[in-house]
Amino acid sequence: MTEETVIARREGRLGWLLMNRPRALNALDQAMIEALVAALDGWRDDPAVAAVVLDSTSDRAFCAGGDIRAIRTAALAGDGATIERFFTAEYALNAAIAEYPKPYVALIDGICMGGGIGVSVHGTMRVTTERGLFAMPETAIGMFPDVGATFVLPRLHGALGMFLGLTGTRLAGGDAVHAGLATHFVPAAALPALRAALVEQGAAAVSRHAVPPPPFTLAPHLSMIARCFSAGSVAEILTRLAAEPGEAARDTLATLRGLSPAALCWSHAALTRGAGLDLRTALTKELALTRHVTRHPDFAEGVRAMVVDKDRAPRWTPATVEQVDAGAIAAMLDG
Ligand code: QUE
Repeated sequence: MTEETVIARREGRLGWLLMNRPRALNALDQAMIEALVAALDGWRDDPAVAAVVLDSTSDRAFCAGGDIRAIRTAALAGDGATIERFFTAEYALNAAIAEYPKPYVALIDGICMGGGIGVSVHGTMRVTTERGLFAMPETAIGMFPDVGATFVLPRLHGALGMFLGLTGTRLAGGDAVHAGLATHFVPAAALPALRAALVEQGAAAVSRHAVPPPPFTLAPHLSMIARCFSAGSVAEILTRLAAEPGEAARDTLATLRGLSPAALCWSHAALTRGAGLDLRTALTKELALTRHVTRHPDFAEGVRAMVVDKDRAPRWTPATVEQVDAGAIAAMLDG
């Protein structure tokens, strides 16, 4: 007897999707991705379904990412077909959400990282509570901000997206609204009422329950972020951060120094390129980049350190940004 990791049900005129793999914080595996695609396909042309809601059964997480542990296992086994199948399906889901012809409402009341951003940010409404916790943390595992983040992040104001995508900084729900990752702020205490109102009134219920988010906690740092993260290379970002006064720049520099140097470089290149791409093209280029990145030693090592062994002590190859081969990065981006 296997549990249903995606529960798809009709509630009034809504299609309601529940991610239900709570022990893995709803990290998306192949079966969940396929179930989400199938439900969206089934409701796309169904006139009885006015809108779709994506929700979670977990009290802690909306969706913590992708099943990156399985991808690492496949990478170490040289099983490129499993990796290709996973990212192809995940990015097709991201595109299907972006192109969905009906309101698509994500209810984010907990961890929303990596793949969780991918199943929310492309939707028409991303509702967060104060318990929402948003990040694109892939540079910590030798990956890059994917699931269409190479399209989304460069469009945030003032190099904020480059900052978020390189550092993996976590944003609470209110900050995610200010950044543009979420669209509406609803206090967690009002979420049960919103769920009921969605069934009664459809997607129009969202704006009736939304309140202004708390002030943007990054506001004091936005000018520093814009100055430093608009630089044309990771090395130049580090140089600019080192020249900045203040604790925020110092902390940011220390964070970057702990992340995969190679991943910082290919992520910077992918985010820079994504500024000029449409979402579909960005996803296609992300898929091509996964073929290189999952073969790089920093991917298996990063997932080992952060997800498998959880010692949080990865040994990166190479160990510093200065040692990263710019030609090799450029070749990865070229296909
Ligand atoms: C960076 C990441 C991820 C991460 C940890 C990082 C990521 C991801 C997971 C994850 C979380 C819960 C699970 C799981 C994987 O952790 O992308 O299998 O159950 O999916 O530091 O990018």
